[in-house]
Amino acid sequence: MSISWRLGRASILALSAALVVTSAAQARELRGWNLHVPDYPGSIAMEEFAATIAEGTEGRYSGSVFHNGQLGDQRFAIEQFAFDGIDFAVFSGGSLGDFAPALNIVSMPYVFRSQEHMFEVLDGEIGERLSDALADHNMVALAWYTGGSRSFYTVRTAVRSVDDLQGLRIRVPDADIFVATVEALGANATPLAFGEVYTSLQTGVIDGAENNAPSFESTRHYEVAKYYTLDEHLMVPEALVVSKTVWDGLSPEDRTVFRDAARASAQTQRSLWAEREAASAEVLQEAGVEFIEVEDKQPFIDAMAPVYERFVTSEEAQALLADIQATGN
Ligand code: BDP
Repeated sequence: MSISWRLGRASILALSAALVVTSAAQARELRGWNLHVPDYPGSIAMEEFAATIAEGTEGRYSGSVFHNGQLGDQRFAIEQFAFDGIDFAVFSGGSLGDFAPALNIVSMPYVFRSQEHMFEVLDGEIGERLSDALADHNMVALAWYTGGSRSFYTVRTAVRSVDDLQGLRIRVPDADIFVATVEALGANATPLAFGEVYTSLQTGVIDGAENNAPSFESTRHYEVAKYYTLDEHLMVPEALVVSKTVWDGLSPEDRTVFRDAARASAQTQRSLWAEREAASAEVLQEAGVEFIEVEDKQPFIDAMAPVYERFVTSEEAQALLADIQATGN
């Protein structure tokens, strides 16, 4: 009697343990890659995305965001998607372009007339086309963040014209479109990981770099580089992507939760971005950075012809560019 009671109790315990294991297996914690510091606009927006999917799926999915490039540099992180090593991330269109060439077309120098033009392009049918282009790399782009405009900053000499860039060693992210853009302007493009730029500026390995004001500020590169030339050569969008493996396993309801959460997080990112741009400009000015306005951008724009010749070759790329240019007109 007592033995059977014990067995009965044991099997009940085993059964409830099995139930716990089953529900734990169903709750999936997604790993999120992020390059930036935790208080960066995109970082806050990614956290919001993670919290919203946890709430909306009642805990079936949750997300942890690893900030500061803790999970590796951007190229490595993009590659990790193929192996399900990372489940969601915010990637630069320019970095994705090395993998899916369509992404280069929205990362071309001076391709957008304004930030509004960029949002109109990405939030519409073109954004879907770009997402489809990422499928081979096991990604789905759910929403688009802004990466602001990238401009040059230098240590020793102020850049006031294209002439001033000739032969300068300028750090760029490790991706073709960045290298080609900076080389077309006559500088020596030096691809380096984001985290290596500060010391490289300090030790004179490079003469300068290029980025938007929030990144120039959050990395503290302004402690070394005191000239910021607002030529705005690149306006590169950033994609909030999730792994296609994860996406394919979602129910239609959960897909809606993910998509809505992504879009809401993009709205958050875009409004935080505007605030951070202004705050960063203030920090830079207080630190004594000289802002150099470029009155006439035409020589910079003209210098980009070889970049267009190199990247806009296929019919698909030409059609995409034409559609971007026709959007909002
Ligand atoms: C930041 C972008 C990030 C780039 C980084 C860089 O958000 O995607 O990789 O610049 O310059 O502004 O490496």
